Amino acid sequence: MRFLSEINSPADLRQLKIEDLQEVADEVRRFMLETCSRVGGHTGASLGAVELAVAMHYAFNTPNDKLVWDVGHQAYAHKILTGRRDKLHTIKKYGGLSGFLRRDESVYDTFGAGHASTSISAALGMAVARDRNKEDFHVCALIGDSSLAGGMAMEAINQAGHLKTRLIVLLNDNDMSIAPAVGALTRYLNRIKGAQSYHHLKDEIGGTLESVPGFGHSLKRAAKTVKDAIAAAVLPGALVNELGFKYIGYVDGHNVQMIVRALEEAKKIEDGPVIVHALTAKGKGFPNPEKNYYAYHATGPFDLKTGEFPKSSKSAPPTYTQIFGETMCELMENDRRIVALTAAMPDGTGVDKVLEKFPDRAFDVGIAEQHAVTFCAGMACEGLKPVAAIYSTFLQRGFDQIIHDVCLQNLNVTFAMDRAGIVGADGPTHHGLLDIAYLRGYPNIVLCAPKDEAEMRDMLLTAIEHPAPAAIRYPRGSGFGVDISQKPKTIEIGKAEILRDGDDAAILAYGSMVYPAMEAAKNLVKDGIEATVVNARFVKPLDEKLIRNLAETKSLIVTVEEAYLAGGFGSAVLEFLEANNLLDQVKIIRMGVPDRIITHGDPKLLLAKYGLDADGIYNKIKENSEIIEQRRTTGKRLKLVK
Ligand SMILES: Cc1ncc(C[n+]2csc(CCOP(=O)(O)OP(=O)(O)O)c2C)c(N)n1
Repeated sequence: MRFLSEINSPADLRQLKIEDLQEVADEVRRFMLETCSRVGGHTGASLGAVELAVAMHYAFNTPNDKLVWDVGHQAYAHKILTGRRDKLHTIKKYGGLSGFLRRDESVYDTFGAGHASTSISAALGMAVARDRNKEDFHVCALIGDSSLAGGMAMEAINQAGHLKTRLIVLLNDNDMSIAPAVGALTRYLNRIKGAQSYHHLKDEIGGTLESVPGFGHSLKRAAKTVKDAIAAAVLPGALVNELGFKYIGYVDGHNVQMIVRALEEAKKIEDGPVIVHALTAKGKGFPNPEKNYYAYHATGPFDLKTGEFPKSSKSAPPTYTQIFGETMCELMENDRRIVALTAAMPDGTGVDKVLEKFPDRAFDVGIAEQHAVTFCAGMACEGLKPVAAIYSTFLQRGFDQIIHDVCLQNLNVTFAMDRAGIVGADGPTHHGLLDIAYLRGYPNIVLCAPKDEAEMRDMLLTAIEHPAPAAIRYPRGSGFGVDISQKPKTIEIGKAEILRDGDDAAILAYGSMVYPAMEAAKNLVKDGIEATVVNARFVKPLDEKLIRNLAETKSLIVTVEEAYLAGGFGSAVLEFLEANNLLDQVKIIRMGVPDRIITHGDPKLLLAKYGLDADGIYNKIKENSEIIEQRRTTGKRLKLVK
């Protein structure tokens, strides 16, 4: 590596000649490919933004100038150039670099990221603060075409155009979300790309270029000086005229010199925000010539020469996501009113299967979770039965819509919350630990979690058939490989399932914690402790009759959930006991995730850290065996009434 080994900060990069930058980008790409081929990561997304990262750190005086990355999954080149090259191999691993951006990881990560469409708002905030503080630096938000269509980005554009704040938005337009990008904005960008090449524009807008004060002349000069022409122009489109943005584009997003020149032009615009439109290809340089965008966005390890992904030797049981997609197809076959929806995660949620089979009854709304929820509410008003499959973490975006549009009006919308719990490598921005707490506090909604994939099928049907809001949470990854050949059947809402009866303690487990609770109970037997295990199934409504009964018959109730303790399942049980004066009858211990930011890493390791596995539950009960002893001497009623 002629250049890269000497680049330990962007200041080193800025010592180089502009003609050398393409070679730097090539080296960055090779380094990234070599590392990602070993450890995986957001390979394709980051490969597509290599030249943008090099150009930004060259054109801007970072970290004094502020770069704000949207999502941050495409920022590996940024990490490589900002002193983190030697740690790239630790990305997404416990104790290693974050897969996204974190202010506490680097001074160059000016704003934490992980969820989409935040960059323009944050950048605008920084730019406004800069102006207030009478400082002088550039702020540049880098955002993908799909994230640009997210509601928040649109709201930020609206305000930026209104304020006329000096701000640069670099649009990384690759026509892709994780799946192909969708929506009218995508069509609009394609129209620019298709019809409005620089030459085209030249004819169309004639003298407009020169008429832009302080900008047009130099822009035109730049366009002339770069051979193939940075298609630098002021577009007479909505963004420019109506939203108050100037537009520079489009630019070949893999030609570093062109991007640098476009950014230099953008820096000269002082009287308002500007969009620099760069065209890139996701997965640029990935060794497999056959395009597989889904796989390129984020990959596991791969063969550096062929781009092949290793075949896994053991066949894991199907994932909850797969089971969800297949079950939806089955249910939709029998009920024409069911419709399915994803917010830019068709493959991540299993809705891709539904889109294939029922293209007219399934929707990808793009990165638009808020809209997704209210869109479902509207469909429910007219008698459809919408199922919105949205990761637990992203559904946080739609909180008020769930309350105001769905629950308040008691509409039949089902939320399928994939990736509920600790998701692992993606870390704090992506853990789905809050959904119980954020959904439990409002009337009308039913909340449930299956113990395994067979029960998930039943719960999905139950939720859809329930003529009111319902949400199902289920974890990332494989189920337990249980038999799923039975047709889905409805289960009684609010009814828990007793899996095991034991006199000493009761473990009330929710969702993913049921099987570990069973294992813990089995292990306790050899220590002479007999525990009842309850598959709680519902946190709202709770099986109050059963909980009352447990409180009256056991000395110890242990609740276990893969969620934040605050406001979670255990809290619901505790509140019930308190409200019914049962707290003096039984000791309750709540197991779950403490009030802490949970880092990224192997989910097994993280779960074990918080005692959320069979060993953790076993140990917790053993630690409290004194209480069990006391019960034996005081002789509580032992019979459990089912
Ligand atoms: C609120 C939210 N919804 C969904 C996601 C999942 N997600 C991560 S990257 C991505 C695609 C982003 O596409 P784009 O902005 O065009 O960037 P690209 O990956 O193409 O570079 C999606 C949907 C997210 N991070 N945040």
